[in-house]
Amino acid sequence: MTTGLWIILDHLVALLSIAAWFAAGVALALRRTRLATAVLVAAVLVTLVRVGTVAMLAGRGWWFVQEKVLLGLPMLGAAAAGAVLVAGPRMLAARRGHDDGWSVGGLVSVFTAAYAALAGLVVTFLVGYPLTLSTALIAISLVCAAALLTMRVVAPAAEEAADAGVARAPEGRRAVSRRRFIGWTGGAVVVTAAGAGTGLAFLPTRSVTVGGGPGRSSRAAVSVADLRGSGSPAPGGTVRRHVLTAKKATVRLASGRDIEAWTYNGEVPGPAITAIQGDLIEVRLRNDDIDGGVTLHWHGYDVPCGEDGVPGLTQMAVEPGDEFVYRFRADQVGTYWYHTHHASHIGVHKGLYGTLVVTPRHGQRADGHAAVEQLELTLPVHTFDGSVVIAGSDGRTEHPAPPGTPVRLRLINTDSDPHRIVLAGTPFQVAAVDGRDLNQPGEVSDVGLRLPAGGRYDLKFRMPNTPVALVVDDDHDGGLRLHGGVPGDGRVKDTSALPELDLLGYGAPDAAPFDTRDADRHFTLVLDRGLAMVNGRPAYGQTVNGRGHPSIPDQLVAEGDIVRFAIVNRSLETHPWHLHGHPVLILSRDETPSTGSPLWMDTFDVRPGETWEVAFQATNPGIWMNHCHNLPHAEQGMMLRLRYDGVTTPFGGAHGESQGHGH
Ligand SMILES: [Cu+2]
Repeated sequence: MTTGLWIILDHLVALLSIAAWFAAGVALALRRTRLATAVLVAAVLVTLVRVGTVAMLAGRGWWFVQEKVLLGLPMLGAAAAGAVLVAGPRMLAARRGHDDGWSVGGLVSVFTAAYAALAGLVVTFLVGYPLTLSTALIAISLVCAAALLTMRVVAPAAEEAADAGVARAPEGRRAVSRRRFIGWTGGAVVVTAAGAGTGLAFLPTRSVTVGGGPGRSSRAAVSVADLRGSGSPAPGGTVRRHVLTAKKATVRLASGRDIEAWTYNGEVPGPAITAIQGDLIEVRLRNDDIDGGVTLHWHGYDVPCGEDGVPGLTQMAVEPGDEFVYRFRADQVGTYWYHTHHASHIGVHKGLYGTLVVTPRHGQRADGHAAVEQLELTLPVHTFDGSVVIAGSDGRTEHPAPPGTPVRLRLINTDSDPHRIVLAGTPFQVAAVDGRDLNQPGEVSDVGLRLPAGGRYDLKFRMPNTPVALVVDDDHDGGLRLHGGVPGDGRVKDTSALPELDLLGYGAPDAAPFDTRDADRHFTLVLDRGLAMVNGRPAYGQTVNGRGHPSIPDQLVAEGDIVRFAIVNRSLETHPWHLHGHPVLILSRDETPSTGSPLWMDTFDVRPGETWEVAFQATNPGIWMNHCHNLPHAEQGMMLRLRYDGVTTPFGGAHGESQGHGH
């Protein structure tokens, strides 16, 4: 069973235990003693099952259970034990007919167990990892406060009963004065603890984490504004000049449907930017009418930091009427894309994206084979108004491809959710992932590929005599059809049951360029939902280590460091993780090491319950965004900065603070 399923199961058992403890309390309050006893036994059993599910989760990683082990379960365990000890004897006596089983202490203790069970789950959903003293104090205070309130409600009823029964009256009076004492002192303790917990929550926090490496040094500062691209192409290269103007436009799709888009140059996707390795790419970005501003971020392309297009961090957003010139050498071969990084959850979704493809020089492909006449299609996949649009075409696209032609499909996911890709009708290779060629990729067929948000796959095959279908999200009516001249009927056999290719075991291993065992810094990013400050406002946001942007501490690295990340997904949603400026080498997923080709990715899907270990070498100085590429998640807080020691920014330094405003 996957960790994600264990997380869901644990939530369900937790809900069940809350229900059982409340039911036991209600039955007891109604003096349904037999029912109350049965439900109490059930509540104890469910609580024990909960210990089991938490133990199973603990085996998957401490991050998944910390608040449960340190707070939720001890709190519930203590309250449950109290309930059994206080309420149990009277209820057993009642079964033997000596008593009605009802007592103030019994009722309050059973409800307290119910409050403790509820508080545990609330802490899991609102706070998660890491548990803080502040959270623990507040949670325990609330449970105690609820217990005291319950006593206040229940006790008068008991006093009336005591007054009515003359024989037991003196005992009842003593009990009443004891309860008053508990009420006043308990109340004082609870208020103090809750106050302390709340105060602790507002303590200032560190602004950087160092991952076990040295802290900030006193080295001379360099500004990201000075970390700009080369002014000239490599020998033999040319300058590729483009002007991209961001503007609103009505764009007609292949089916004739019009969409109201935000575009570069009135096109969706924007103009395709291509280059040969060593060329200089120079793009003048202008903004006609996109209020709030736009930028160009070169997704997966390791440009100098000043060209990275992050507003408020590497530049200011380009407002209507303004412009910004990006310039960088196309040294990196492969399939990439560009998009706005300002309010990107809106801008990219509406169409502010395009493709960037760099091919090798000297007629040599990166895999060493001489280039032959081949069919290359660059296929950004984007969703507009619920329908998948591939390279600007919705519905099904037919494309001729003479049998025998080498074909390379460059797939790019420009959405915020993953797409399932199936290539039906031919064996093929996944030649490259995120622009980087794989080592000895084997031929596969009848498999599904999961393309993460922001990710790219290059699929390679030789065109057979029969049609080939590219199927996206198992939609057998849409997608792309390649045919040898005569379009077929376009029908494809059902692809939905095909197994998913695991890239961690695909291709042949090769030496890593650096020793990942001896990393200089280790960072752990635990992804979840929770209550956090996001862009200065409290929100139920998408969090990293319990915090939201821009309150997540920066990760500090020094040039040359080998850096390891563990990315842990505690939530029930997929998070496509994206570090700017550096590809990361995938080391393992859920402790299963990567055994295939070295797998370099810039966007990898961390699914619910998964833990990914990745590494990279800090060779590109700057301040870089490190974020979830589900862009609404990033907007809801799931982004932070990776900061090189000695690099500063004059642009405000808090990308995204203006993102939530204005639209
Ligand atoms: Cu996410």
